[in-house]
Amino acid sequence: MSLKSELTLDVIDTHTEGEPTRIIFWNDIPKNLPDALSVRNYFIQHYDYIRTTLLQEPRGHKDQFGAVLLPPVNPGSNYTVIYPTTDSYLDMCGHATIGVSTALVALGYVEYEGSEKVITYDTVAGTVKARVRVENGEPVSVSIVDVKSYFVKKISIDIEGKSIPVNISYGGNFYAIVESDSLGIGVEPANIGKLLEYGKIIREKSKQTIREMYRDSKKNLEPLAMITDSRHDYRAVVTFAGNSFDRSPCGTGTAARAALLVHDGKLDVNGQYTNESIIGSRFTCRIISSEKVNGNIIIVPEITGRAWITQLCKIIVNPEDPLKHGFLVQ
Ligand code: PYC
Repeated sequence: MSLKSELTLDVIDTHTEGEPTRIIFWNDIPKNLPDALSVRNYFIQHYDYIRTTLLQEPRGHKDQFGAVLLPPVNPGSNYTVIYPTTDSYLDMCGHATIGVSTALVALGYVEYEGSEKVITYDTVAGTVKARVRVENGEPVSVSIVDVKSYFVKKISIDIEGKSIPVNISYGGNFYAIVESDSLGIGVEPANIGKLLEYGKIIREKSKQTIREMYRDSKKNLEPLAMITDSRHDYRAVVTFAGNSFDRSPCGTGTAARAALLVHDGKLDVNGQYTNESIIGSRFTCRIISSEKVNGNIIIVPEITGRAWITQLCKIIVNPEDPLKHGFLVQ
């Protein structure tokens, strides 16, 4: 058999409570880059085609998500991890970190003894620790300690001629959070087309506020949209990238929602809640510490969920394939 390939990538695919993560290792990066943001910038400058090759069609799809594991930048960390989407990169991702941690333990990339392994990641949003619980040699759940999370601002935006209240909150990424009642729609799989449409408008109309407030910040200031369903206790759907939605309850979204609930007095600073996805899968969120800064409560949330490896595969890139680096229809 002859197989033409100018690039071969070993891929680990996982899903975390329904949401996919396509994982690769990438070591071809200069040593001594000062932080995860410089690592990501270098990767984007030299290898962004790897993102599109991995995640877009024909190898992926509009909702495919990724994680690239690179050498750590901080002493004591195991990896730097960056989070590509079909159209850009997120600063932090909860579901992908749960998927990556499950894969690293299950496939023996990190050693562990006993029933727990802690893995430390440098992310653009900050250092994140993942605690993998192991039973009979198998990873069974992962708890990640997310970055400091906080409520930002209440605004309102116009959707279809109605004034819709939006809560901006941060949990490793910025979120624009809207109650589904105000849109007159439930967070149900049958409504996904309309939810994606609303999500796009919410993201578009909220981003100016975040840009103005964080003008000098190096954070990714593009918000993800979270539509919460008041008819179910804590159900929500997150939409992001071009036209993607999260099948999991969304780790950083669960953190941002916790910060909002605390701000609104609906969750205790020592409390916990369970966030549910549009497909009914769940993450639990426990607040492990909090502080008050200029009257605003900042929390450190721990998010727990489960992930599974779905395939180990080799991606090849034929130099004669006109669509070798991917494309997207959405
Ligand atoms: O789990 O943080 C998350 C996430 C963000 C976008 C998709 N998943």
